[in-house]
Amino acid sequence: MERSLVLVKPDGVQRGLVGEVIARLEKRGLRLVGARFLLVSKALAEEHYAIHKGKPFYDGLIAYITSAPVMAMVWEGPKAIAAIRQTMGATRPWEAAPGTVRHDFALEVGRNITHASDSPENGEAEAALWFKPEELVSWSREVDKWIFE
Ligand code: DAT
Ligand code: MG
Repeated sequence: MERSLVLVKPDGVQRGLVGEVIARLEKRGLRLVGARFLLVSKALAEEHYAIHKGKPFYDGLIAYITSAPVMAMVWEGPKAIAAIRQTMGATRPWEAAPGTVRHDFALEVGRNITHASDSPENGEAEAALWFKPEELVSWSREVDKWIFE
């Protein structure tokens, strides 16, 4: 079982797409572990995007993610990292496959609606960065046996 941080970024929140993103992840069969609606501090944004520090788009990325509230969530499931990134679509929306969130709702790389973790290790690390341990819920669903092999 893998875990991924999923953010509906400020553009997604402003455009009323929180429910759309949640619905797609729920319908895929992924299990929600935690959720928090918040205005991101500069410190959290810089830690979250530390890997991009120094890149030309870094300052804009920090300004964007801190500009308005985000919906932060952790979702889990088998192969959750790949499955969620597939549901979100390629980073650059014009390269995202039809049917993905970024294809269906975005045009620009700097307004691409969502964030999702890119490896199981980063999924765990980002979940720990954004949530306290007690904010993450370990639970099971009656339907799990029909989704998880
Ligand atoms: P992803 O969010 O698909 O994991 P990433 O980690 O490479 O993509 O980059 C993080 C975010 O930074 C991405 O969602 C949007 C922004 N970004 C990446 N490349 C960019 C670029 N060339 N110009 C503007 N923003 C960019
Ligand atoms: Mg990334």
